[in-house]
Amino acid sequence: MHLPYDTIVFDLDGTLTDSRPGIESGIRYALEQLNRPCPDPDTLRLFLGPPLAESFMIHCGLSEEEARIATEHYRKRYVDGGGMFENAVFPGIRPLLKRLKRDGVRLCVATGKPMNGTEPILKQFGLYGLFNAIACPGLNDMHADKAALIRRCLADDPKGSSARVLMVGDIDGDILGGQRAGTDTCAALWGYGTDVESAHPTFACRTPFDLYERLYGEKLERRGYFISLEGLDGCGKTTQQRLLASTLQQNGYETLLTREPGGCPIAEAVRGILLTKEDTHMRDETEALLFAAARAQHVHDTIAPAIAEGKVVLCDRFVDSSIAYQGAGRGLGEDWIRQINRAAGRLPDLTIYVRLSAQEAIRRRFREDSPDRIEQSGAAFFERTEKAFDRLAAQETDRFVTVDGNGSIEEIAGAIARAVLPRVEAALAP
Ligand code: T5A
Repeated sequence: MHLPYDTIVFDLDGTLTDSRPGIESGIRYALEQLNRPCPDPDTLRLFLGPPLAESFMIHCGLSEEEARIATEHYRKRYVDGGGMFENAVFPGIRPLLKRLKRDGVRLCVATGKPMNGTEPILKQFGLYGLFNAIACPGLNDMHADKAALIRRCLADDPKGSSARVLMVGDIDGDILGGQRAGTDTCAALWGYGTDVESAHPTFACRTPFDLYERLYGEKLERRGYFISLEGLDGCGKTTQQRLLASTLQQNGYETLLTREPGGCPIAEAVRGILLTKEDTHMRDETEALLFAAARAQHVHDTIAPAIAEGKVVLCDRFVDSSIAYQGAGRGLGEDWIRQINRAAGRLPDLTIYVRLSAQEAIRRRFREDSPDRIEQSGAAFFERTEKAFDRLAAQETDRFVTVDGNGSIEEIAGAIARAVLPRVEAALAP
């Protein structure tokens, strides 16, 4: 594979990661400590990218000494107060870096953020090990010079001055720094800079996916991933679905949250029939067929298109619920349920089973709301359903991950993230 560059230097904030929420709350905190008013949101946006102390002086009228104190307050909030972790990898960055690394490109970071803010972020997102060099200013260096940081990245380059180097950054300072260090430059238009193109970069890209295409001459193949969450009513699936989505988004994956029965207009209408609180004397077979019909539509209208767009789909219940509730709970048998669900056309890549006993699940679920038609089915029904979920998880160990639903919400979320992130990363690596 012939690539146009041997070395690529990336800026961090606004280029690799979207750290805006954590940075803005740190600035607000610093100004509060000095009893200074916080600028309006448009002005606050101008702080993203340039050296912080300079921004405090230009946009808030602080003296050099006040700007130094404000920067200290900011760092206390940002580093010790956890603000640095309020950020996310931009979609497309992870596969781009992985592919470049695999193809032997030397990867570097040149950022105005000190090392004690840079290293933990790269480690948090599992990106640290991909970089050959990381250049940051010292803690007391208020005017980080981008060209000097880029030159530091290149000092140990085995190809020396013959290396073909690209600097990628989202603000004009990154582009001007690259020009002064003698590199080609790419304006990362997905970041915070508003007038980055006026610095005359070598080229500009709207998204990391465009940068991939520019470097490789072909589009990145977008593959999605399909995760279902299963368990008894009230086991905590829906809570965990939201938390998992946020973890995946922070790690740079685009997600789609959906549910069954439902997830598209036709299937949501079927949901109304299935979960009515009225006693409708519905036959068990009718119930199973309605779930299967809604599922076939849901896969066609919502799940399959999102996977084709490269999204990670998180579905609250899927076919395993039909096997457990209708196959075992209602006694219709697993084989027939699998047969009528062939129309859905696929199984999840991964199923998270949040395991809770039937007794505890019913207690949790019913303390909040009046039971729907299926929840009115009685304890023996739920015990059969519980055993069926346990059996499925024990049979299909490649697809199922079981987590104990008795832990705290945070403990369960941690266990799910540890199980899911490496699987998604391996499945979606370019
Ligand atoms: N069904 C569905 C079938 O019979 N066949 C099928 O094929 C399909 C697809 C769907 C019903 O349809 C049946 C199964 C169901 O009976 P639904 O209204 O969509 O019904 O509801 P459920 O899927 O059952 O989900 P729930 O929303 O009722 O519960 P969840 O998602 O398991 O739990 P969650 O996250 O909403 O939490 C429930 C409560 O517990 C607390 C939460 O704060 C909340 O109050 N909680 C915890 N409490 C303590 N510790 C924890 N770790 C907690 N986690 C959450």
